[in-house]
Amino acid sequence: SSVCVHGLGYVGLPTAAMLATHGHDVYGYDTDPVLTRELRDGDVSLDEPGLEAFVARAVESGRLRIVDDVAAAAYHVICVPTPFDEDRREANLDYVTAAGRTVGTVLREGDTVILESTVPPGTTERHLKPVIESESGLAAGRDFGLAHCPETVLPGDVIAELRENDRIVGGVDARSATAAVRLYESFVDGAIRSTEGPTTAEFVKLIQNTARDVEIALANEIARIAHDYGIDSREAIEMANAHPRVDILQPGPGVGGHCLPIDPWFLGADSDALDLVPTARAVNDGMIEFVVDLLEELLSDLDEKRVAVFGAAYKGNVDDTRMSPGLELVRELQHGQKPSAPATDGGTLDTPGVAIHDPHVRDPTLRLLDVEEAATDAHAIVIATDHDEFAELDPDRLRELMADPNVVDTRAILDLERWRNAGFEARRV
Ligand code: SAJ
Repeated sequence: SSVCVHGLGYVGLPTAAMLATHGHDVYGYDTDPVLTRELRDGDVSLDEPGLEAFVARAVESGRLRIVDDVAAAAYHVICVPTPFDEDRREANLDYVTAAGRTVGTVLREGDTVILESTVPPGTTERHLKPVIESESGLAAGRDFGLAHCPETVLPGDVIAELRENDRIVGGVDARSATAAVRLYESFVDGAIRSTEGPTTAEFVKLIQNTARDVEIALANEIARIAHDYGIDSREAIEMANAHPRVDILQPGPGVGGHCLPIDPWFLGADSDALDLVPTARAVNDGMIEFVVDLLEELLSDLDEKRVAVFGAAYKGNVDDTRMSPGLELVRELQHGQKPSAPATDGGTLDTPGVAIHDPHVRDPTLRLLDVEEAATDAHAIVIATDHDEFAELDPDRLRELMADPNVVDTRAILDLERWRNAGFEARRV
């Protein structure tokens, strides 16, 4: 079939390439002309393993065309961002409705529109449907198909997960669902399940990410409790997980990224029943304070000390710094208080007391230093992200450079015995 993919970010771009390699004629459309120009030049700026080659192959095959104008197609797949508006405490649906309007300008009878973006329950029916209908003059269900099929890919493993993950499809009617299922069947190896309507599909996606956020919060709370008892939480969790019905996740410096810290709030769009969910969010956000406590156990007068934060990305082996615990820690160390706005923009972090190093992130607004520059004269290193490179750090060399050999490993990625043998005082979350 012909497919127009709207939004060429970390979901839309691989999806477009995947569809193209499965025999569809794909138009990749994005409102950002800089991005589309780069993509046509074969330049993929996302740090996602295998993506650049995958996209290049799809483009070379002639089946993926990156276009500047929206194209008519049998399917429209919308993969645009839905940021959380911190001030209004609600999802910003501007990109979704703008994409709906764009689709409406080229929509024909018999076409099918699929929303993949993560949205609050009811968005497809109440926000997307009316804009497409008013722009096109066509009726969803009667004249065109409309469905929600939430993306579920894990950054860092996107291409494999696109193929392997199960999918949920919620159509506004049975025909919409059937048409959407047919498209996903062409490249998905996992099971494809239909829900009663789009709202259930939206809800399912949100509770998946909420479940993970709440489960990580439990691990994080366990880490704090264990610390009070002088117990190694990682060892305790490993032992506990030997039970057939217990599966506790790993504690860390908090939860980052553009999904888990945001999506749980979408559940509150039209419900007052959230209780555990906001508490879990607060527990995860509070881990930065715990990391600072660990630093204070090692260093007196923290404010006068130089701390090297290793890891600006929100998790290992990705370059995405959105809501990154590492950057949140940098802010905390700089201002002594947690900023209310989420750590999305980076800003210019310009304090001699805090150095940042990250081998994956390329962000000119952050003053990123290489390993040795960051460690020089530092009184402590904090490992905030589990990049593979950090497991290879040489404690003997770092000790020579540092003012004081202290380390806090929030991800349990270092061989602490080796670091202690090299003379380090060490703590871990
Ligand atoms: N983290 C922990 N402890 C753990 C696991 C993760 O502290 O045991 C932290 C990570 O370091 C990171 C954060 O949680 O800061 C989130 O990382 P993640 O790998 O759990 O998930 P994301 O945000 O990269 O992607 C999630 C995934 N959702 C689920 O696994 C339920 C992915 O499948 C979704 O497609 C994605 O959100 C999305 O786009 O919604």
